[in-house]
Amino acid sequence: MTVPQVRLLKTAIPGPASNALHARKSAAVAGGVGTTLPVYVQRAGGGILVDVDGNQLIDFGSGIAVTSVGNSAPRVVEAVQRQVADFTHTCFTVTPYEPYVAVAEKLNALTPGSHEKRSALFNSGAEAVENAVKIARAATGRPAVVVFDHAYHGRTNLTMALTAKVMPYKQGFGPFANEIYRVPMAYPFRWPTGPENCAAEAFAQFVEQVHAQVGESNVAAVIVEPIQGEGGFIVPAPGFLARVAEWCAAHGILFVADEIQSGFCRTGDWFASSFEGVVPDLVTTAKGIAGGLPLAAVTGRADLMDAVHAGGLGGTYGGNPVACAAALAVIETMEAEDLAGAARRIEAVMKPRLEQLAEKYAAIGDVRGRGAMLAIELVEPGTLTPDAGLTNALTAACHREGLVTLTAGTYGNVLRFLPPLVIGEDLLSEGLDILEGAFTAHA
Ligand code: PLZ
Repeated sequence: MTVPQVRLLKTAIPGPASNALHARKSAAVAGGVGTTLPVYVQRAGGGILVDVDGNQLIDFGSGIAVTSVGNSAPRVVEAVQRQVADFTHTCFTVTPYEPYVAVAEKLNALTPGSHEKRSALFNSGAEAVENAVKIARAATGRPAVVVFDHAYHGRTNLTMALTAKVMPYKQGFGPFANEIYRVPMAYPFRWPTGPENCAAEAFAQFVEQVHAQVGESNVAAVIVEPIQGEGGFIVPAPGFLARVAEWCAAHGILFVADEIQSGFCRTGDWFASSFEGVVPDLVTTAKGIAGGLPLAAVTGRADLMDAVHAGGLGGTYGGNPVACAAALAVIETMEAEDLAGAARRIEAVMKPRLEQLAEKYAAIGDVRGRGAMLAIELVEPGTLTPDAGLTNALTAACHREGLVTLTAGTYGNVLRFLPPLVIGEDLLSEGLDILEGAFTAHA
C-alpha cells in the first residue's frame, strides 16, 4: 500500500484547507447531508486517511464498515481499473455479463447454509432491504413485517419505517410505509430483569406481541441485524436469534438477517449469523462487500428468490460491472489474507484494552461487540442514564488527535470502533492510546 501507515498531524484537525472546503460544502451541498468530522480526504490506504492539509489520521471507522479490505486495496484497484477499461455498464437486465453471475455464485456459497440459493444485486443497503421485503411478500403472500427496537435498515420510505430512531432518520419525513410492527430487542445491558433473563423474556415478549398484535399468518418476514449497527452495536442475548428463527420457521415466516454492517468478515466470520448458529431464509449485504464501490445484495433460499416473476426485481445500475469486479477482488482478498481471522485478532487486541478502560472509568457501562465491530456504551456512573455529552466530548478529543471514531446508539451514547481489517497492530494500539488519553482528559 502506498499510503505510509503512520499518524501525522501537521495542522489542527481540521486544518485550513479542510476548513476552506467545508465553507464551500456548506454553500453548495444540502444542509441535510451531515458531516461527522469535516476533514477532507485526499488519499487513503490500510488504516490511514490522508487529508488535504497533509495530516494522516488513524481510521477506526472504515467509512462505516465499508473499507474492510482497506481503502484502495491493491486487488480492488487492479480489478476496477481492468473492468472500467473493458466496459462500464450495459444494465444487467438488458445485456448481462459474467462478473454479476460470479458475485451471485460467491454470495450463494459464502452465506450461511448449504441449501440451494439465488442472489440479486442492488446499489445500496437500503435498496437491498427494500427488495428483501418485496421478495418476502411475493413468496409468502403476506403483508406484515416485524422489526426490532434500535433497528437501522436505511433511509428510503420503506426502510425509514423499518428503522427505529426518529432523529435524525425519520423526523419530518412521514407518512411512513404501513404493515411494519416493532418488538423489543434482547438488549442485555438494558434488560430490566438482568442480562441472564434477557433471551428468554425477550423471546416470550416477541411471541406474545406478534401473536396478539399482528397474527402469525399475516407476517411475511422478521428482519433483524445479527448485531445491531447504528442502534449501538447491540449483540442480542445469546440464543435469542436462534429461538426467533426457529419460531419463524414453524409459522412460515421468513427470517431475514440484515448483515449489511455485520457481514463480510467484520465480526470474525463471513457473517455474524453464524455465531448464533442461525441460517437465515434471506440475507441482505452491502458495505464491506465491494471495498467502497456501491453494491448490495439479497441472497436466499432458491424457492423464495425465484418466487418473484421475471422483471419484478432490477434497476438500471444494480450489480454494475465495476462494482462486481470490486466485490470479486474483495472476496479474493478476504480469502487470501484471512480477514475473518484478522477481525478476530483485532478483537483480541481491542477488547481487553476496552475492558481495562471500563474497570478504570465507571462511565463505561458496557463493552460489547464481536471481531472488529466493538463498542462501549457510556452512562452516568452506576446508572443506565445515557451520557451522550461525554460520548461527544470523547469523540471530539479523538478527532483532534487524528483518530477517526464514530458514535452510535438510540441515545447517542455509544462509541463504536470499526477499523479496517487490514489495520496494523501498531496503529490499533496507538488509536487505543488516543482513546485512553481522551478518557484521562474528559471522564
Ligand atoms: N442496514 C444494518 O447498517 C447502513 C448508515 C449511515 P445504505 N448503515 C449506515 C447513514 O447515516 O446513512 C445500513 C445498515 C444496516 C441497512 C443500511 C443501509 O445501507 O447503503 O446506507 O443504504
